[in-house]
Amino acid sequence: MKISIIFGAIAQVASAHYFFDTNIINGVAQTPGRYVRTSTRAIKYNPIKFSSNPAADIRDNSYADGPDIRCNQGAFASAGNTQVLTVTAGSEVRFRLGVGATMQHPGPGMVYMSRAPGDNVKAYDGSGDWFKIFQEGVCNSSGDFTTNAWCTWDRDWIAAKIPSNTPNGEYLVRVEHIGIHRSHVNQPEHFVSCMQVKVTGGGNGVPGPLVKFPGAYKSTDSYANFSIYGGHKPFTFPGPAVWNGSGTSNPVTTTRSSTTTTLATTTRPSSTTAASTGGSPLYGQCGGNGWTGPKTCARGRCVVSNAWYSQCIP
Ligand SMILES: *[C@@H]1O[C@H](CO)[C@@H](O)[C@H](O)[C@H]1NC(C)=O
Ligand SMILES: *[C@@H]1O[C@H](CO)[C@@H](O)[C@H](O)[C@H]1NC(C)=O
Ligand SMILES: *[C@@H]1O[C@H](CO)[C@@H](O)[C@H](O)[C@H]1NC(C)=O
Ligand SMILES: [Cu+2]
Repeated sequence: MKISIIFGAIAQVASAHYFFDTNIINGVAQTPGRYVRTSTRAIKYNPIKFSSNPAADIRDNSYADGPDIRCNQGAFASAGNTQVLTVTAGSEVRFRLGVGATMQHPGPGMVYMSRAPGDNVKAYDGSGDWFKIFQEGVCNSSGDFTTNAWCTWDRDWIAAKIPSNTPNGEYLVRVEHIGIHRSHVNQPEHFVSCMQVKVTGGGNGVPGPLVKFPGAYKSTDSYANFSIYGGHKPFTFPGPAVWNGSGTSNPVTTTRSSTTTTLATTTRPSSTTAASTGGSPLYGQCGGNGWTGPKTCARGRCVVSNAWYSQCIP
C-alpha cells in the first residue's frame, strides 16, 4: 500500500532517547549493570542505525547491520563483571530503562534469547543463534499511531516470560525497542541491551526459528521502510516469529521470513462501535499467557498464534 505523506505535517517525534541498563526483580529495580551488560558507547542513550544511513545520522559508529546490534556497543567487555540471574522457566524477566527515561518513540518491543556455548554466558559474545520469545506492537487501536497506540509508549520497561519449555542452561536475554518514527526515511532507531541469565526448571523444547545478529534485520525490511503518519496500518515485526515453545523448530530455510502479524488496522467508525461492544478489533490481540485484555473478537475469530499470542483474524 502506497502511503502519501504530507511533509509539512511531519514533526520529529519526541527526541528523548533511552537505554536499558537494569532489570526489575519482584518489583525491585536492581543496581544498573548488575545483571544487564553495560555498553561503552560515548553517549549511552544513542540509538543504533543502519550503516546505509547518512553518516551524520550514525551514532557512535554502531550499526544495526553490525555486531553492536547484539547487545550494544562494547557490552561484551562488561560480561565478566555482570552477574548471572537465575530464572525459573515460565517466570518473567523485566528490563528497565536507565536515568528515569521512558520510551517516547513509537515502535515495537521485542525480547530474544541465545544459549551460551558451554553454558558460560560470561564468556559469550552473542554470535550464536537467537530466537524470539516476545514481541508487542500496537495495543490501543484507538490511540494515536504516532505515539500512544504502541504498547511501549511512555513506559520504562519491557518484560517477557521465559518459555516454560526452554532447556536449562545459561543464556543471553536481549531486549530491544525500535523507534520507527523515521522509518519513512529508512532510519529506524534500535535500542538494545542484554541480560545474563541461568534458566532452571525448564523443559526439552527446541527453540526456533533461529537467526543471527547481525543478519536478522535488513535495511530493506518493511519495518525500516514504514510510515507512522497517515493513520493506523498493519505493521510487520522484524526478525523471526516468536518461538511457540514446542519441541520442533522451523527449518533453517525459513528463518529469514518475517512475522506477518498485524496488530493494527485502519481506523474506521465501525471499529469504535466494535470496541465499545467489548471484543478486540480485527488483527487485535485476543489471548495468550499474561494477556489481560479482551478474550473475544469484535470482528473475525480468535486464532491462537502461540502460547503468548492469539489474534483476531477475518
Ligand atoms: C487509547 O487511546 C485513546 C486515544 O488517545 C485514549 O483516550 C485511551 O485512553 C487509550 N486507551 C488506553 C487503554 O490506553
Ligand atoms: C520502500 O518501499 C517502496 C515501495 O513501497 C520502495 O519503492 C522503496 O524502494 C523502498 N525503499 C527502501 C529503502 O527499501
Ligand atoms: C510450533 O512451531 C512448529 C514449527 O513451526 C510447528 O511445527 C508446531 O506445530 C507448532 N506448535 C504449536 C503448538 O503451535
Ligand atoms: Cu530518536
